[in-house]
Amino acid sequence: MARILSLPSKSKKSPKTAAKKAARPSVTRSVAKKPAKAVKKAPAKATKAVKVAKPVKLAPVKKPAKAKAIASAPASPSATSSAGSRKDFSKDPINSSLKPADKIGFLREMLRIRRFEQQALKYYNQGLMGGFLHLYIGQESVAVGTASLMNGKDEIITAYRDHGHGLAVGMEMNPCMAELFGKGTGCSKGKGGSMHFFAPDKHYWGGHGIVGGQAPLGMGLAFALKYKGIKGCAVAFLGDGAVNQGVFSECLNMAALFDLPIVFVIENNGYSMGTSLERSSAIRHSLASRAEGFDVDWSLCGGFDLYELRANLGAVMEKARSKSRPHVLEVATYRYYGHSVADANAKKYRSPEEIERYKTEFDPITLWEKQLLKEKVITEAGIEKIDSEAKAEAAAAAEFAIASPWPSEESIFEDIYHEVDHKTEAGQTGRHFFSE
Ligand SMILES: Cc1ncc(C[n+]2csc(CCOP(=O)(O)OP(=O)(O)O)c2C)c(N)n1
Ligand SMILES: [Mg+2]
Repeated sequence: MARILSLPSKSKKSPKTAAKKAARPSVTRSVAKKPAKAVKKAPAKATKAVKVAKPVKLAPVKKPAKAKAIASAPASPSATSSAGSRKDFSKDPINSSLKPADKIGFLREMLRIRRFEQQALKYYNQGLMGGFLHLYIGQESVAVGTASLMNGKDEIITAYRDHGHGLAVGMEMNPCMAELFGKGTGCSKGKGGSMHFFAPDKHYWGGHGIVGGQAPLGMGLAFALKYKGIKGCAVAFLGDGAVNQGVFSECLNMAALFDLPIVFVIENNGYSMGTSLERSSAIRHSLASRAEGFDVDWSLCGGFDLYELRANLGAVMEKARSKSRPHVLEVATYRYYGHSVADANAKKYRSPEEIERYKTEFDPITLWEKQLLKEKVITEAGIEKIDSEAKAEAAAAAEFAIASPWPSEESIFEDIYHEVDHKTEAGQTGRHFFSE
């Protein structure tokens, strides 16, 4: 007989609601009326059914680890605007040890990502690129913060919104831009496009178009690390929409059973294509809390402040490495552009005011610039210089891409099976993992 589980009552939800509120700025969202009604109806039915269902006896759940994680979930910039008492994550040991050059380096990386994508957008709009273009603008701090925490043994993987992660781990602009133009000099030889940046030599495993598909691949990375006794962790990024793919639940179950050193980072930008979080998730106070159903630890943090992101992610990555256990970290973030450039309704399923508010109050680059100015790590002129360099680099990358040749026709049959094309030992023996 099917078991019917009820949603937690409002009172039980309160600690998580508080944590969730702390992580995401309270910007009013415009939700279309019809779907909102549909959402309302469903839980009502479920509640009714629970009343007649035989109560299911569950073993008492031990919660201290998770409760601790929630309690330590930090405030985000939202708290600054309302109460002016945002927790200062600069004092966290993971941040206090940073040198001025490191902090300036983070600014440079975020600006490089933004200028790269703005340049790409310009040429996409001119019809010079095929396929999709999913921009990461607004979310740069998450990729840059993560790359800054990687220890040379960690592996990362993400979905199709992948430019930021690629540049952050050290991919050069030229091959990345050329990939967008479909040129043979591209990082995937012009055959992958925007969704398929890839640089295993930089511990970056792409760039995947199937929503949620990167989660089990990330588990493979984690399994390989454990199997080989490498003290690293895998970080698999996924969106607020991707958590609704069944495979994510399967991953949580397996990661817990196998004690895998993996951190699932949910980049919660509030929307999956044109669908707001309010309309896509039955449980809205936190997406990460789904991990509880699989005995996996979870926590929340704001992703707008680089210090906050580093403090939270750094801690759970270290835990994954040392304890070989999975963790789900939900990061509040926001994308300014549409789902892809082709998303003409980007300002219809959310209000222009909402977008403006995130841009003016929670932009990760502006926040970081303010922070560095406050710390006197950099001057306005210094910021200007770095920004000009990033713009020039992006413009030069576009020139490089435009001047690059198209892939040859025969190359369409190459790189289908890397190990076969390259006659590697892995290709001969069937060992395909970390073989080169
Ligand atoms: C299996 C699968 N289903 C549907 C799609 C179409 N699709 C592409 S992106 C997307 C939304 C995903 O949103 P989210 O996970 O929040 O990531 P974001 O775009 O916000 O980064 C959907 C439904 C797909 N690519 N793959
Ligand atoms: Mg999303």
